[in-house]
Amino acid sequence: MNSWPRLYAILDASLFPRVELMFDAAADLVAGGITLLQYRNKSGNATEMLEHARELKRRLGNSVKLVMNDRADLALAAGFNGVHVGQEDLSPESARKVIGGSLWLGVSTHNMEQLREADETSADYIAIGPVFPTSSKANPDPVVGLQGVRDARALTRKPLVAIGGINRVNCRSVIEAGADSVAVISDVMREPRKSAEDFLRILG
Ligand code: 3NM
Repeated sequence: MNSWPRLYAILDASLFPRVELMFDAAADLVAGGITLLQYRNKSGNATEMLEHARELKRRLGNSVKLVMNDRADLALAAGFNGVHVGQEDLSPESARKVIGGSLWLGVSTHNMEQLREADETSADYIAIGPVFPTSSKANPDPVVGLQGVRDARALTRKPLVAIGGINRVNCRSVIEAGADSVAVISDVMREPRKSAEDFLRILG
């Protein structure tokens, strides 16, 4: 990938009453121009997650880079392009041991201390958030605001992904604060194709 994608869509399995709707949303996001997509499933078991992931890979092929939330083993098993770990998952270096050198590794951070620590790891990108209040995550950390994005930018040269409460109205300000990319759940789920197109036009 020549430059880090401006828009990072997250497909959260819990938002879909039927799995077919999730696959449709993923295809719509790709039709809308998404090139980086994370599969997130906080309540699924490994079997279900692997099934979903393989199906996403089968349907979307190489049209999009696929990242698995939390589970390095399943990222590898599904042929995904990377894994994203949180502060309570495998440590970045343990996840790296599982995935090897060629898959991407992303790390979630929620304050500057965690960000500094993540910067020292082999992570390929670092996420900072929540930037704004969000209802898509259980027990979110305190919001870091745009100032948190600016501070994070000053602390790392790795690609910086901002997350949490980002929508089509505020996304430009997040990029202007120094993020390379915005990661979004809610505001790309209502009308996936149209919202992806809107975001990409705004972030152009
Ligand atoms: N992680 P929405 S905030 C999955 O702070 C996630 O690391 C966050 O969803 C963090 O775009 C968040 O709907 C939820 O606000 C993002």
